[in-house]
Amino acid sequence: MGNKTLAIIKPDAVRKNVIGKIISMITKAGFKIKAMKYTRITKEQAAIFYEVHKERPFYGELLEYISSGPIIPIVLEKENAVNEFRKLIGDTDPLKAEEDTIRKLFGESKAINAIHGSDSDENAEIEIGFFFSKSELIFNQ
Ligand code: IDP
Ligand code: MG
Repeated sequence: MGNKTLAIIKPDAVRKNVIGKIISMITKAGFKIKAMKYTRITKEQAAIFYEVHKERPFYGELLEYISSGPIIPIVLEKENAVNEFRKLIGDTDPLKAEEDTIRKLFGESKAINAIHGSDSDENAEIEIGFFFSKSELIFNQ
């Protein structure tokens, strides 16, 4: 099991001004923040990040949404990080997410669901590399 995952606080959560609440939940759950930035991506960059979903009917909507405003990518560290973080964020659909999960508390809909979490160690590594350069990933400090 790997010990890193990529979180992204998505544009709806940034707009709602709940960044602090979400980061607090993440650190209370025992994750360490190893890198973080306040940024945004273009639709073209989003198309690369979400390429695995290009055949899905919601792809266009997803690209519009994730490029609609600032986002906060965060590299997190914890034992079994990918699975532990997926538990903390809850189901893709906030209506189906368990109580006290980030998506249950802050998500609006299956599309507009407040936060991203990598779905495998392999994708975590790819996604971390998408947002952070090697020099930004000073994991030993
Ligand atoms: P995940 O974020 O829980 O891993 P995925 O199936 O990988 O869910 O989908 C990626 C993102 O695409 C979701 O977080 C959500 O923003 C959006 N999405 C997923 N399913 C739907 C849908 O049925 N309608 C609209 N948007 C969706
Ligand atoms: Mg996914």
